[in-house]
Amino acid sequence: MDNPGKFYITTPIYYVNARPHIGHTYTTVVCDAVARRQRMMGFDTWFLTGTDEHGQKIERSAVAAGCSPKEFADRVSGEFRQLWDRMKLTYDDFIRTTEPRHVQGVQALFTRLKEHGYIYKGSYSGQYCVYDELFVDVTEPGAPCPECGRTTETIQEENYFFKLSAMEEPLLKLYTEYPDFIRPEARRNEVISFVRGGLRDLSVSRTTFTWGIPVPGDEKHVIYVWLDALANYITAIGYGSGDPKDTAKLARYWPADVHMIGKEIVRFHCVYWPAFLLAADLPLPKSIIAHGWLLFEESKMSKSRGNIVRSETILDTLGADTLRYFLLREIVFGSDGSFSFDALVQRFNADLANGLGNLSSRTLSMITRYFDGEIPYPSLGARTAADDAVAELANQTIADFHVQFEQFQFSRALETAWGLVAAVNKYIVENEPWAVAEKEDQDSRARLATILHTSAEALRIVTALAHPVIPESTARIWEQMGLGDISRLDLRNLEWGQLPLHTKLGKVEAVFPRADKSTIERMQQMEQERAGQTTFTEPSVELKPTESVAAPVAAMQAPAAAPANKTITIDDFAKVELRVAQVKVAEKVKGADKLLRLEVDLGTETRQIVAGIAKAYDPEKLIGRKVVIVANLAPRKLRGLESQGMIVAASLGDEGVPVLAGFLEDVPVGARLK
Ligand code: ME8
Repeated sequence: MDNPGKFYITTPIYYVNARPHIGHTYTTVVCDAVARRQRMMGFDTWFLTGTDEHGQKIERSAVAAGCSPKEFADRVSGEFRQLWDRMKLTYDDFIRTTEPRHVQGVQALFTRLKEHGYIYKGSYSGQYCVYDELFVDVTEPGAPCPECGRTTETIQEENYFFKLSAMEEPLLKLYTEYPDFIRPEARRNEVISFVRGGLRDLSVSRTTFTWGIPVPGDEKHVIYVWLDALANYITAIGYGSGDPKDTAKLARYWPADVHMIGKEIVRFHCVYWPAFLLAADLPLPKSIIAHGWLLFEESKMSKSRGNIVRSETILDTLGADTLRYFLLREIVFGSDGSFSFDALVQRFNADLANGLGNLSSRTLSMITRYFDGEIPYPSLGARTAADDAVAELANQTIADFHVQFEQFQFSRALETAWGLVAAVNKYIVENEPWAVAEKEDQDSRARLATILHTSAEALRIVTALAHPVIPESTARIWEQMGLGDISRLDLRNLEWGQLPLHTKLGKVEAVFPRADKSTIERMQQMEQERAGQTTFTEPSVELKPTESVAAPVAAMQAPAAAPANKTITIDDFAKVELRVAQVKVAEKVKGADKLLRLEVDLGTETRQIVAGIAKAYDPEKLIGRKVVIVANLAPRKLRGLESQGMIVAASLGDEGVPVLAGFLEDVPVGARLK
């Protein structure tokens, strides 16, 4: 068989400001399934993932968690890696942007861009969105980021600039000459119109914080986090290393065949990344594939919205294969798709338990019962049109599945494969092998052998096709069929009629036990418990509550000095994390005339806070207002709503009328009060 060559696929490297959720799992699982299949198609495959650990956002998250950025990054990066290992994902390398090999590579790239005349020094004055780590085209200080709506921060610094403006024409030429460079089409069109709108030079260094890779020769600057991050795709395979082994690896695998990303980071990958590569005179990746978002309750699942689902909950209940199957089958790749526990369990029961699971257990247990666990020899004389139809459908399924999978139409490919599962389950019902088995004449015996052989052969084909998507369960079915180690299978040879005769089955047992309503309840409960856990264990603060804590306003009774014997130390005070936050959403809580539900932006995340200020403040008037919150208070529930912090207010008069704390000067969101 021809050697099809190499295949290099990457996921985005994930920020370590938040723990992994199923949005991250989605991209990584898709890449894992593609990588597994490519290996089975004979490609020398390299699958890269990792974590993005520098930048202002991470630095701030670390400060908020009370540890150094490195400690913080080690912890969260470790969680990503542990999850991928628990899911047995087959990544070949995991890059961390804090590793020396990456730092060295990024500095080499920066130097090369400078030598090629694409980097110059200038001064930047404008707005920056820390959440997106993006220089934005808005002029007003404090204006919202056009991408995410969060408040931007004003930056005035001497920076290094990359001549992005010089890349307009080369980029447009690239998009025209290589229509597959950006997929799907809708994303490609967005990028083209963005570039046609004009490109301005890009600031590629920062001086106001230090958590990044120093600019070689001018160490008070750190390299812009996106230039740092994007370079991972080459530094991980040896760019910038002097070692000949690494150079050979780079030559072998670069350019990447696929950069798989979510649609919100298209601009960085399809404009900045090729621009850097063109300027450095390095080959361009073959394609960038942007998928849609996983939604939960109609909005993008993200930590800042607080609507995330953790993969662990599903792994603990229905297992990794169920999650993998759901993500690839239920979500039309490229479009947004919703996640719900109900849909997950429904898919599991319909396609895995009743579909493939049923086909496998009934076929293999009948072979065990009627043929002593040995796959029977089909008899030509006992063949009917129904058997031929199954064989024909199986060959067609193989052909269609390959085409659809290669076009990243995972959902359609699985639908195709499960079309065969449904057809064979129907074939079994219609041909009633259990009834045929009751007759003992030779013709019936030959017919029974043919029916079960046909079913087993179809089962073998579906199992092989599905292996990259549901590797664990298909490996078990393969073993039960007595076929050995499925990972050695060459998918290029797969066709009807290869089932080795007289194969002795292994131990037959159910692969997908049915799930019921209690599984959904268990998952929901686990999620609630996980949501209640703070991400990082900080000392929890015991504020001696005044009556207003019940309606969580931290009252500062003014101006009563604490009695001398009740003074606290500065360390005690330092335990209370007071931060500036901005109100994004404010609304009344049904049935509670004192309470407002607020969503406040903390710079690094959004929190929901339930505050007893409804009598003093109209919700509409609060939107956009900067407030002070106790950010490290353990969350608690009020009227069924979780309050993730407490607003600080003076409490006036006997009634304790709240007056929100504020500032005369403009203060950035997230600033800590000390
Ligand atoms: O953007 N639905 O990192 P990140 C689908 N560090 N996919 C989702 C998702 C959702 N709700 N949420 C996250 C970064 N993802 C940068 C990347 S690359 C050089 C640097 C997936 O932690 C999806 O792949 O914000 C998305 O693009 C990525 O996680 C963003 O991860």
